[in-house]
Amino acid sequence: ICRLHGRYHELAPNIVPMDYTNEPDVKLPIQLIINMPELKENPFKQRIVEAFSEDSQGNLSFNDFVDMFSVLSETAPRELKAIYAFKIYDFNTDNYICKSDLEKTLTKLTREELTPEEVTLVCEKVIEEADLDGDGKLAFADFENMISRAPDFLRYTLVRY
Ligand SMILES: [Ca+2]
Ligand SMILES: [Ca+2]
Repeated sequence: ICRLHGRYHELAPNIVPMDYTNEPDVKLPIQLIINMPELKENPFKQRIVEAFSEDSQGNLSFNDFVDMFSVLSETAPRELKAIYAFKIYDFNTDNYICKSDLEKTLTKLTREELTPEEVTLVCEKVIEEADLDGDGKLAFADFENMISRAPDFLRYTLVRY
């Protein structure tokens, strides 16, 4: 925690006081966070920071910051990673992963190596296989089903680059 606070402070020495306990409401803007070496190369960096931001604007309090690093760590429980991966992939934040969410996800995951037609095809197939209740979109239970079949969806997102 202490080491993390040092990093948090370094990102914005003029905003974050050394003695954090005096000003627990300090928040850092998303732009500073996504340029950290751990996130810079991550195609989901913007979504990751948003998922951990309590004000959902992408600003991170020190607590949000600590949460983010603990989920990014290799030792984080798989279930916890799954919960955040779901949030990250739910681009329009309606608590479902629909086809367009999944298309955006896959385009980022493959770093735009697939054509849009291929992406659409893969997404249709993934939803068809994972959608347990057949409503055409993935709720969290469907999503867990999906990542048990395709663990790469978890593997390449919540990692430090
Ligand atoms: Ca959605
Ligand atoms: Ca469903």
